[in-house]
Amino acid sequence: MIKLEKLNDHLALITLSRPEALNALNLQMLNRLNEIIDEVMSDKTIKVVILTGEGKAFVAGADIEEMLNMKPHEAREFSLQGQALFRKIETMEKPVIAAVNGFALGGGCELMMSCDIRIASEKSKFGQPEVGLGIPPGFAGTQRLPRIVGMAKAKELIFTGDIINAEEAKKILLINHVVKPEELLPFSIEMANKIISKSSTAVNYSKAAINQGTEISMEKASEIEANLFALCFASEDQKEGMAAFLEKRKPNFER
Ligand code: CO8
Repeated sequence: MIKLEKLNDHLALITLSRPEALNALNLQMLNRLNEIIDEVMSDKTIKVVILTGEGKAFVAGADIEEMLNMKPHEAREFSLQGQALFRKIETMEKPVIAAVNGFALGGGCELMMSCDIRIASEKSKFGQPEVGLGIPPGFAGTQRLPRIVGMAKAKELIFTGDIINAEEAKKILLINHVVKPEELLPFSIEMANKIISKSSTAVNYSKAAINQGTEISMEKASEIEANLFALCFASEDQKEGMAAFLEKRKPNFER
């Protein structure tokens, strides 16, 4: 249902694998993904995570069949559970790259938006089609989409339920890069390895500063940056990174 493998000592690949239902997220998938994320978070050797889907979809949304007869309180629980998992992905220390191989609709688009960097195959399609099912997005799409693409475009996409292609998604900065399908994993791995080659303390603190800072005032956000900046000066990586520069050699960061 969901596979976790290590592509090298520091890189984990998570593959959502329920291709017969286009990797639709049911309760079981959410629970399993939550366990896998916990595993990845506690494995200190893993520095970067790539998340992808098997088959022609990344994730075609929450499981519509499972939602059909939900009572309001069950729908609320389901929504809160998905939101909590996606928030965990968004705020976990290590960077997460979404390698979007196909449909990223509804909950799939919301999952992708909780990742730090989004790389998509030319075949991908994106959208929040929930209003056509009689519901709004429920895994925080109403919150993340406007933060990423701006209020007006987010409202257009959510109100119309329009499905857009990868080129359009890149234009509105919903995704970082568009690549040929066969290039998706190699390109994502190359970017992951580039991140892995840097100081993971510095990368992780940068992620924390960006995430926390965008939600508060510039003054408070800058203070967070200064605090994390200062913390780096208590790390070996800062000494090694700067010494390596001055000695004109490659840094050997902590692993
Ligand atoms: N849920 C359940 N099953 C799905 C889903 C889904 N989201 N998407 C596809 N499937 C199933 C199909 O039913 C089909 O099953 P079967 O073979 O048994 O008939 C199989 O996957 C293959 O799908 P299609 O035959 O439809 O494949 P196509 O290539 O013809 O179409 C599409 C691909 C366009 C992606 C189409 O499948 C589609 O429109 N899927 C639904 C997209 C959608 O509306 N997603 C949003 C769902 S709602 C949501 O995500 C809300 C999130 C917040 C929830 C909060 C909880 C309260």
